[in-house]
Amino acid sequence: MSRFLSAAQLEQYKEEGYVIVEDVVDELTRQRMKSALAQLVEQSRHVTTHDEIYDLEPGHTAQAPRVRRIKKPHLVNPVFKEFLHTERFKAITQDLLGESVRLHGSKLNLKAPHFGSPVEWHQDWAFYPHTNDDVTAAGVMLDDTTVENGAMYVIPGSHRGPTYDHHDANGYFCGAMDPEACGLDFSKAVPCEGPAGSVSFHHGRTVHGSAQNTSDRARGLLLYEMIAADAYPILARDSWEAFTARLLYGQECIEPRMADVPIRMPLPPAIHQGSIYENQTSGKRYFGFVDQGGRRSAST
Ligand SMILES: O=C(O)CCC(=O)C(=O)O
Repeated sequence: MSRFLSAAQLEQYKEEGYVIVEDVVDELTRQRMKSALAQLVEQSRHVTTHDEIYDLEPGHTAQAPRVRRIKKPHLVNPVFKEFLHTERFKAITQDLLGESVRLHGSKLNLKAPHFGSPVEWHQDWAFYPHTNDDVTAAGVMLDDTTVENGAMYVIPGSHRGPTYDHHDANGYFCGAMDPEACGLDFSKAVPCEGPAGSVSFHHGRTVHGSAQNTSDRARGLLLYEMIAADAYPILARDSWEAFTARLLYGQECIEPRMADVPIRMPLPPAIHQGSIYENQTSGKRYFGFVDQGGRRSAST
């Protein structure tokens, strides 16, 4: 029985691989998140290179700090961890993944006005295949989010298709699909827009990506990657203690549920290690930077 989502919302997630839910974050929590973020960006003035917390935009300086990602925000400020246990968010996540859920990771992607690195088309599943694909990513919209300020796009129904090749021309994983070779029709892409406080949920196999922010409004997208507790990683990355410490809701499970899911290994590993922005530098581009006249500097 559903805890929060309507039958139509559940159906949309099942058929199209995403759903957008408004009013998930209360205003006080959103303001706390925004001020935690502002503080972190302020502190980034002292940072000159990517580190455990910051992924920096090219051109970041102490005078003009440009952060493109806060890594693992749930470990950086308590507000980002507490939110995972708010009633509405938990209910929606359990509607999609079942009673027992593990946090895979979190990240807060920023797109500053007229800036913000694009994220090339990809499937999260290509980065972390599991024994079953009850895998979702929740995107908390910290700001009103529209196409103009860099909304994330999804390709509806793509979660029911193959796992696409995310390797570069030299055969190394690059976390980006080749937009020409994959054969997908990107004109079918739908932007995940919504008022601040909305949350998009996209299936782990749903193809998605996002362009640069061409507006004068910032865009903050707080992403939580979550996985049914009975889905085991094909590539284990941490100790049993660290793995079980990530259980968010419900019970631990040592009997993996196996499903007939398409898997490609993210191996050999990316040449450009680090975040997705680094990984993708060896792949082909679809979303390029747009100059002031609105022309793309790179495209398919
Ligand atoms: O920030 C975005 O718009 C998309 C982010 C994304 O897909 C990712 O970080 O994996």
